[in-house]
Amino acid sequence: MPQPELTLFHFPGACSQVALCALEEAKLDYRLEVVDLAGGKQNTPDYLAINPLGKVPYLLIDGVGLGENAAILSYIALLRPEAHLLPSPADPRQWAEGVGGMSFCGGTLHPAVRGIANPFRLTTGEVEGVRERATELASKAFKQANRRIGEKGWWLGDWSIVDVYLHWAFEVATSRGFDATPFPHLAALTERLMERPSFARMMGLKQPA
Ligand SMILES: N[C@@H](CCC(=O)N[C@@H](CS)C(=O)NCC(=O)O)C(=O)O
Repeated sequence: MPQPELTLFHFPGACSQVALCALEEAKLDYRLEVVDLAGGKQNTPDYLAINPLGKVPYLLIDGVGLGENAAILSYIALLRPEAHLLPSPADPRQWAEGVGGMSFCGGTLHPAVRGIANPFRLTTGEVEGVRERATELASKAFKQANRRIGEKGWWLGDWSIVDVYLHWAFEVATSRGFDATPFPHLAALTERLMERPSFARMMGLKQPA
């Protein structure tokens, strides 16, 4: 069956890198459109006409848009089940663990990481208090993730796209001064994930030419 036509809207270093890695891992053909978040291009009329929320990732599937990392990752996983991005939905319990991992990254970690990286997005006042509280929230969540990776090896036991999502959140936090020392299993993720060609390619594609 021919694959749908796919276009991913992405910005290097943003959470859209997880969707990019999923497309690579699933060996799908896709077009990459860089939205310059640093230059505010997500809020231009042209991009808002495509995605009114002005966010990446955004995936056009045969011209019709899909937002939210968890939805995009689920779609790619189901489109190419042989890539094992997530557990099979034939096992509801395991599938739910995969959804739980994506929700943890998108719903729990991402807002805390945003408070560390971009606290000015969350307040019109002083940013230091926001960063302090966000650091506390991130510490609690990363502690649980670090323990889980230490015990199971990967978030689900076997590699999944959740590990790539977790890596993104940890990398953003630590690149903005969050102390990695108490989380050795998370700190080791980059090197371990680099052994996967899809991840290495995604990291290579991170910087715009
Ligand atoms: N809930 C969304 C969050 C997406 C999101 O916040 N993306 C950020 C990049 S990491 C973005 O597009 N920021 C641009 C902005 O908010 O102006 C998801 O999980 O896909």
